[in-house]
Amino acid sequence: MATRGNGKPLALVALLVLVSGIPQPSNGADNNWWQHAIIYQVYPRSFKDSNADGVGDLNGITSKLEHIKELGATGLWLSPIYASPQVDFGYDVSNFTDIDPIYGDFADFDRLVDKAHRLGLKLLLDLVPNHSSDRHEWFQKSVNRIKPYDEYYVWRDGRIGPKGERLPPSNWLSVFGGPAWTWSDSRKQYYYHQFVPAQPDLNYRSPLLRREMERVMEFWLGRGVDGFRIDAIIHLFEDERLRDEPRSFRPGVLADEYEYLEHPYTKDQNETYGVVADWRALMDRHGPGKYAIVEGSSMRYYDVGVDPFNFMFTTKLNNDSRPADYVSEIRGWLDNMPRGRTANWVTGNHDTSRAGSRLGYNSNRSDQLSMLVAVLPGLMVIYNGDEIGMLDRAMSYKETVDPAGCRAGPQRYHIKSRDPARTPYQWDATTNAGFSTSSKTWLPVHENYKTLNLAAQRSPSSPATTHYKLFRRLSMLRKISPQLSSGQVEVSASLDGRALGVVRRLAHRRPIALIVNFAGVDLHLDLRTWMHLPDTMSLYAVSVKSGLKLGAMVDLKRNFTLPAAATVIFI
Ligand SMILES: *[C@@H]1O[C@H](CO)[C@@H](O)[C@H](O)[C@H]1NC(C)=O
Ligand SMILES: *[C@@H]1O[C@H](CO)[C@@H](O)[C@H](O)[C@H]1NC(C)=O
Ligand SMILES: *[C@@H]1O[C@H](CO)[C@@H](O)[C@H](O)[C@H]1NC(C)=O
Ligand SMILES: *[C@@H]1O[C@H](CO)[C@@H](O)[C@H](O)[C@H]1NC(C)=O
Ligand SMILES: CC(=O)N[C@H]1CO[C@H](CO)[C@@H](O)[C@@H]1O
Ligand SMILES: [Ca+2]
Ligand SMILES: [Ca+2]
Repeated sequence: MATRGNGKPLALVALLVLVSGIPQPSNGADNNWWQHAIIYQVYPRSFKDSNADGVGDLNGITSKLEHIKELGATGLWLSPIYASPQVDFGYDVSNFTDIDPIYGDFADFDRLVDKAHRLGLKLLLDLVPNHSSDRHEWFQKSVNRIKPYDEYYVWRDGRIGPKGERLPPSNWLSVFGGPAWTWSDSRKQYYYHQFVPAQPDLNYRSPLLRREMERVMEFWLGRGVDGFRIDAIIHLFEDERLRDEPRSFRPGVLADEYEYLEHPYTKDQNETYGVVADWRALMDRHGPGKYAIVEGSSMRYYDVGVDPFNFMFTTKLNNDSRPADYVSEIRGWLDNMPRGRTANWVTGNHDTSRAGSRLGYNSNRSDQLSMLVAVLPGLMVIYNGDEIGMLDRAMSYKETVDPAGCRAGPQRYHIKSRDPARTPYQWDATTNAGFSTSSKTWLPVHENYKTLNLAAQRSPSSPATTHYKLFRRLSMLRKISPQLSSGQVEVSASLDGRALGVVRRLAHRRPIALIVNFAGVDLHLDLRTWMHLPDTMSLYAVSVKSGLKLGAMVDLKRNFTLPAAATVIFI
């Protein structure tokens, strides 16, 4: 019995070493490159500062592409680098075909694209089609009713209140709080903004505006990008009749908070899908291998040729969720998506608390999501810093710069602010964690950088399992295991409901199995009965604080003890 289990994992370890030395297929060789990919989100302001002004930039990113490559990522997605007054840190674009000088210039951009492609990395840009900055020339002209720009934004007359006072056209609320309509004294009309007033919504009922945005996409495809991550797509259209939205009656929500209302008239309107289908056709005209993933979760996006972002791990599941909740969410996605299309799993981003902080247990669960997602089929999307287990950094109100936090005020900013997950990347133990040599960085560096940094975790003298070394093992396993790309997926909870299990099985292959302990105590699990595993398996990956020994052979005829909050992968 034991010999059956013993030989193969060793052979696999040997293979791992071998495969890591083989160069990647060159760019463009694989037109469906995203199907089993790892996409690494770079938040440019916080990745690497090359010119000591305290803000990350393109040359900084270019200098660190090897890191992304070595991690085993297939490509990267850059949060916005376009010209912007930076009110929403780049998500307020004042010229969609220009680069903000704070990040660099076109020569820098071209060098980044070129080096990424030479390394075999794909590059996706963040397209922000729903709104522009109020300083965009289109908006300036629209305010002054200059044709054809007059119709580029969503302008409406107000309503007249009972005492003859002027009221906004509808009760719609901004995502960042407060009314979604702002009065323009120059134009004598209200304009609509789903986000802050400095981010007026573009009017997709204007064919001319639609054409402008297509030109933007053509511009960047022409400069060599491999596709787009498309921002805030669910907000593209609003109900033409401006119907008021109903109350949500959610407890503890203030009347000016977005969550105060349901959003049947300002989200996922039907016309969105037609526009997205046009964008798909445009990308296809630029040749094969162009990918788009949109910030919306409806399965209908698959039907128009793009992938909807799967935010279940950042929005639907939290530290109170049980294994059974994970099972139903994961199954729900896999069973509802169209056959033959690619699932995707987002473990974090610049809008949500970091995985290591969000999941609780004092960061003992930092690795849980990347380990889980690594064994699921499809595309893995990770946020820069999560591969080294970076944690949220609490900010004072004075330190807060995120408009979502500032608008919430000193009492509630900590609920809304997205700053804690946006601090500079922790490269090493030198000044500012090696991010910048400036005396001041745009957001403070987390104080834990002296011990929590990439250099320490890569070092041959560091323990065999650090977050970074673990992540590399995960990406390697994904590359070499046919079970993970094409095997069948079994997701289940243990009998006592306290552990989550995923098994990937393929004929003539040993299964790959992941187990997550959701409890704060050790669990003693009969894995053969629960997951139908072989008698002996090897611990291929263990979460950093588990205390378990990597590579150990485990006799599963006996109960396996999984330490509190630990995650393991058996092969
Ligand atoms: C936007 O930037 C481009 C540079 O790519 C420039 O040619 C164009 O004039 C700018 N447009 C506006 C409206 O400023
Ligand atoms: C939107 O489209 C769906 C599917 O085509 C349809 O069932 C629904 O009635 C449409 N809704 C509206 C408001 O047009
Ligand atoms: C779970 O998250 C909530 C809200 O962030 C936090 O208050 C709580 O302490 C967390 N629980 C654990 C076990 O860390
Ligand atoms: C986290 O793990 C360590 C062992 O590495 C353990 O001592 C500690 O009690 C754990 N903390 C929690 C909150 O589970
Ligand atoms: C996850 C994500 O990209 N969120 C962005 C959605 O769009 C708004 C407005 O553009 C940004 O503020 C978020 O950061
Ligand atoms: Ca800089
Ligand atoms: Ca809109």
